[in-house]
Amino acid sequence: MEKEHKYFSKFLSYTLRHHPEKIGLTLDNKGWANVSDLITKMNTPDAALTMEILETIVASNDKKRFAFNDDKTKIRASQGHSIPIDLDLQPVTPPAILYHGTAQQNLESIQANGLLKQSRQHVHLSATTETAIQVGSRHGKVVVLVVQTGQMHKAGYTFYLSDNHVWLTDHVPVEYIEK
Ligand code: HQG
Repeated sequence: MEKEHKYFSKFLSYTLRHHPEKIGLTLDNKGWANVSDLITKMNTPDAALTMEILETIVASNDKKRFAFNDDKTKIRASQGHSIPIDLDLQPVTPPAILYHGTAQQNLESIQANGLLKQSRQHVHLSATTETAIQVGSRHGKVVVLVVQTGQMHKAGYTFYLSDNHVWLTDHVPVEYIEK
């Protein structure tokens, strides 16, 4: 069961954030997919997705990556998209400091250009060093950067908090970054 959940959780991230078209799924402009359509299209002879599995993934996913609408007829990823969708995010005042976990090999470029959103819709920032370490470790030898988000906010930069509590912004200029 665990294995099946992990498989579908990854498949959902890929589909709902990056490539819905790969299984012939369409998302609306807010990133919502129709649940019954998704279940039909994700089903393969080897792995059967059911509403029950989907409900378990939404409820137990470690980062709460996915959310249903009120009547559970639609599902979407709460953040991390590379496709342009409108998550209806409202600007929120950030704490004085947030963290960004990255890999050693990115430092030179970050020192030259600041933090860029790359293929995603936002730069992702973490509230704790623990989370930043997890995020950065995915890319190589981890480095945790300290971002002066309070100062950025005072200077007029906008921050958002996704439904699953990931801090998002458009760009972090290098003068607000400390190693
Ligand atoms: C780096 C996961 C060179 C940046 C996580 C990162 C997060 C630069 C990589 C979410 C750069 C992009 C996002 C620059 C930024 N030069 N490298 N100027 N600016 N970078 O995966 O933040 O588990 O798109 O440091 O938990 O690692 O999928 O972003 O290393 O919340 O739910 O470019 O993805 O969420 O990598 O991770 P990513 P990220 P899930």
